Amino acid sequence: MSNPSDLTLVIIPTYNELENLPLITSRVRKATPDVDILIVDDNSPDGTGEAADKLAAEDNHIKVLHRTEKTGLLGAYLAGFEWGLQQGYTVICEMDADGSHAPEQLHLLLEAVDQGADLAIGSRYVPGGKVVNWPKERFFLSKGGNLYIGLMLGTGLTDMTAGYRAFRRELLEAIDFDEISRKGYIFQVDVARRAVEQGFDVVEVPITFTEREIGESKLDGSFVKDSLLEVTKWGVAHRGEQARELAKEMVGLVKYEIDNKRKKSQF
Ligand SMILES: Nc1nc2c(ncn2[C@@H]2O[C@H](COP(=O)(O)OP(=O)(O)OP(=O)(O)O)[C@@H](O)[C@H]2O)c(=O)[nH]1
Ligand SMILES: [Mg+2]
Repeated sequence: MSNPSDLTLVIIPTYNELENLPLITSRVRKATPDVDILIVDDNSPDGTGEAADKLAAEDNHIKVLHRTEKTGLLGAYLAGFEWGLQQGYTVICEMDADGSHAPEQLHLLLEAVDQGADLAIGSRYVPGGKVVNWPKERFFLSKGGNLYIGLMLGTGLTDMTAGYRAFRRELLEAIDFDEISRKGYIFQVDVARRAVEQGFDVVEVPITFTEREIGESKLDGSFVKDSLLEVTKWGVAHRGEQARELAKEMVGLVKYEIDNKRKKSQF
């Protein structure tokens, strides 16, 4: 019997991931030998794009898309989704290049999709989910931010900012990506909330998220504030007065956290 995951593409966006790229691709190839990989490189100055071409020349499960400009992660994913849908993949996944998303756990996401999920999110905050090597402040900011997002939007999801995901193609075809927020990484939240609102089956699968060991983060601190403002706007539209009250309390609290800790960015 065939499963949707029989034709799976994993998109790995890269910007200056020269050292990480061969590590992540070899882990994916080993853990899930039937899955294809699409590297989407935004003209990385460190030569990641050329390294990707070499990997692709040696292995026909690896493909590369070169973009001339760094226009953010959503832009890279949109190019990857479009390519993957055109090629006929039935499941398309998102995975960071820096090792935070373990390829050895990809099968958990794919199994969830094969069991009927339209979107499987690799979640740090469902029971069984874990974060390794994060400073305490960052953990609490991320966990607190996600708690806030979940309460505001009423989705019942615990990790809507997570970037380890497997989509059934029908979901990607149904989302209006022109409408998705382009502020930082908030697009992940926006896609998940629209999937829930449009009646798709979104499930969370516990994963272990490990902080990057090599290379640099591409995020900046304004992300947290922008994201929370955006989520508050959606929450107020969605839940009215109840959300307005919650927003007042939480924004004060989160602002205090950000001003005091002012560190990192990805929730
Ligand atoms: N193609 C492309 N890839 C990007 C861009 N920004 C980030 N990436 C990649 O997206 C993934 C996630 O970015 P990271 O910098 O690791 O962001 P993060 O995981 O939130 O931050 P850290 O915890 O510090 O690693 C990595 O594979 C990056 O190389 C971009 O503008 N274009
Ligand atoms: Mg990372």
